[in-house]
Amino acid sequence: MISRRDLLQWVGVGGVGLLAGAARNVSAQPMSHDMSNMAGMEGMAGMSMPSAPAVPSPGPAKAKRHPQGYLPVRTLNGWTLPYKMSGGVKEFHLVAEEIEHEFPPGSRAKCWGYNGTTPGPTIEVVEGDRVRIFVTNRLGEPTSVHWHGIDLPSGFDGVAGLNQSAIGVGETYAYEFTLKQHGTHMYHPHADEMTQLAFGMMGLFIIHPKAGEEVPVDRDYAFLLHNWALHPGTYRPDPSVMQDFDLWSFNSKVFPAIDPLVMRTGERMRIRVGNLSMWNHPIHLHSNPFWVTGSDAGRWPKAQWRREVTEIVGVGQMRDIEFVATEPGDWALHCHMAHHTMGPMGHGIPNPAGVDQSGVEAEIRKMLPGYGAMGRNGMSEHGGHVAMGLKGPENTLPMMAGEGQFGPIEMGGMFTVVKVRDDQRTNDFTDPGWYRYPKDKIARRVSKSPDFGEPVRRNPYGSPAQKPTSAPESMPDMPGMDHSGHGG
Ligand SMILES: [Cu+2]
Repeated sequence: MISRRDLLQWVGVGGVGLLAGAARNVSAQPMSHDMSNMAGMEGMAGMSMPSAPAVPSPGPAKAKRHPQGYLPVRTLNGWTLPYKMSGGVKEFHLVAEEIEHEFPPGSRAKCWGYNGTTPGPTIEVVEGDRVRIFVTNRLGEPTSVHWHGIDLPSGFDGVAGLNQSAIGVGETYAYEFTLKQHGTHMYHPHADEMTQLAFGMMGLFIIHPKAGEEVPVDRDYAFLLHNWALHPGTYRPDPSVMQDFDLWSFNSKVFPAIDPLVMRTGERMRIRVGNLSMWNHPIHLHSNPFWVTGSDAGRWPKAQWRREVTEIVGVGQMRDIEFVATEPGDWALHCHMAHHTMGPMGHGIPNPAGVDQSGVEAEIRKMLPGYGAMGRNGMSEHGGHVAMGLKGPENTLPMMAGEGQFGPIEMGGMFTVVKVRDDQRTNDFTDPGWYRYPKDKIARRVSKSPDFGEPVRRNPYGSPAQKPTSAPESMPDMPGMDHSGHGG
């Protein structure tokens, strides 16, 4: 299966990678953290962690590479499709089928995908490879596969009716082409697209450059952005929805079920993001600014790399971002459309902000037992309701979810965490738990009084006559405090 040529190629590229890795060997502070007791960290902010005795650095171990020399992509919450060699051709087999999918526990759906999952498995190859891809249709309607962004003969482009007959129910078609480029690509149906995409049929198609990469990366993650109209209480995504979606996902998972991206301080991480949803998504990474380094067009020449902290990944586009982590910690990675980091919610409700609903709540409860009015002082109390075990409709996630070490994270969709650790070992992708903050490097409370300090404020009540006389309801009761000067 592996030729001598492949092995030689591997030695060549691997050697370059190793040297470059050694040159960039970071001054990691070896700290042995026992993460086994991370539960129950609540309220420990600001406490100093006992410093562990120094242990030898795990060192610049070599990242595991494919015999052809490339560093394999990690498909977030996903997997890579195995292939077999047949007369010098890499043979893959995709099966389009209905699947049972879980977004996180508490929300399942009948989705459509490939080989048992949505997204389907990642196809990962090298520029110059010849591939033969069998596609078996186990759906109840015809399908086809379009290899999005890939330079190939028109007859393999996969638009049903235009380039080929649709793959009928139960049939298998073969696509065969040689890869003339490298880059981050996708595959998806081009038959009844509206339905088949809405049900989750998509996958990543990564082509590594044959000549290796001038600037090597140490970790290479990839995911696809998607949206789902899984209405409260239902089990089938609704393909007719165009804008108001219920779930927003990275690789068909929603927070908190999206895996963290882990790395060691000083490493270079690439994150490949593709978008087959119905919206453009400004993907924002906390921590260091990143470079946008590539797309379907491969890794761009260095002169084209851009420094950004948010990159819009438009519908049908791919973007590669890369950064070198200089600060250990837990860093958010999310879509910056505020509703895209939320779970299902009603959009047609009257605006409750600033409205005293106490009388209304009692009246509605008579008709709708368990009803809880909220939103007078913001939506944050929703997180508390969830923590208290307040149940919503069946098979429906709360609008916001996720517990961090300091309390509710109040997110729900396109959100995950990049975990940078000084002692994360090469090839180790396991979740290291929450970051243990040094005492002097974390925001701390200095007062519990809203009258603290003498901040400059520009007439927040419009005019002195409009100054409210009562404090907002949710202001915590603090003995000896005068709330009269503050309110919403
Ligand atoms: Cu978004």
